[in-house]
Amino acid sequence: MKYISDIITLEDYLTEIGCETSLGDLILLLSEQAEPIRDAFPENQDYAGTENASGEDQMALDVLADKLLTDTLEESGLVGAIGSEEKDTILYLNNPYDGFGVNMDPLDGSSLIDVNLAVGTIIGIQDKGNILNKGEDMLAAMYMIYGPMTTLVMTTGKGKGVHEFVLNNDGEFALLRENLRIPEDGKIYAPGALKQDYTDKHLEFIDNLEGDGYKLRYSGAFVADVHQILHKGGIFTYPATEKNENGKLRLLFEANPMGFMVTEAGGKISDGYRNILEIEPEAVHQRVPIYVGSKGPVNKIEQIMNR
Ligand code: AFP
Repeated sequence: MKYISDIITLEDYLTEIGCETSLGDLILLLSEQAEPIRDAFPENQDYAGTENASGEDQMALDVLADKLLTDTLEESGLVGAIGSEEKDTILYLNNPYDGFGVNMDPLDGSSLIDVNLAVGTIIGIQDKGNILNKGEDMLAAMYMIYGPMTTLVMTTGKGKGVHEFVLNNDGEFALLRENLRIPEDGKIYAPGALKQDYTDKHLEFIDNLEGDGYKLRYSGAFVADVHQILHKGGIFTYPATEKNENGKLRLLFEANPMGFMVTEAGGKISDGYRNILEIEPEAVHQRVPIYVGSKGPVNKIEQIMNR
């Protein structure tokens, strides 16, 4: 991994790596929403009094981030359709047919807003207004984390690498690290779901990790937990349980974009049996069991599940 001291902005970097112009414009536009979202935290600490399509209580900030991003994408003329964790259905826009399809979790980890832990925005970009496409078909994926620093991690596609930027005091995203590679020797594990609901095989897997000296690091924000694992190595899981055979996390808004970036950084994402990025989505709010991180532990759960 390389630490960068000279300032290279996100805009410069996109040009330097030869990112296609409209895709670069879209990524820049989305990156510009980090500051207004971040600035809205102090005044938006409460519940919105509404529920999202999955029946979860929405925080005011969930609604605000969804509206801000939607309005921006709608005005941009670059996007043909939007899928969002906060919208019941796909929003089709009157933009050119070949506008991008954007899947997003506007504010992932919203139960942590009132305790000031890191939360973020997750985005997956498809071509031709596609929303219900396989994760592996994505053109680009990115996330922004609102933590002690505001950072942005993105890839512009297979073979293009995963790069991290930090919002500096001039209000610009500057390159922090390029070509992130997920370590294979890291031992962090972030296990979602209640232990009492684990299946026998998942319990065996977790026991194995603990026996191998894996250290527990779970915050309640998928984006922040996976970000840590991307840097330090290990595995995040939100498994199928006795109560929820599809787990909790969403295929389009959480699993696919984060899995695409982790895979591009040399890691892997699986539902325990197969590569999540190869799943043909059937519904916009489809859930999926998740194992994502370094290849070693993801291969291990597949071995256990396929036994
Ligand atoms: P929200 O965006 O609705 O807060 O979702 C949080 C989340 O989907 C994911 O970010 C966390 O990993 C997971 O849920 C936490 O779930 P538990 O509260 O069951 O641990």
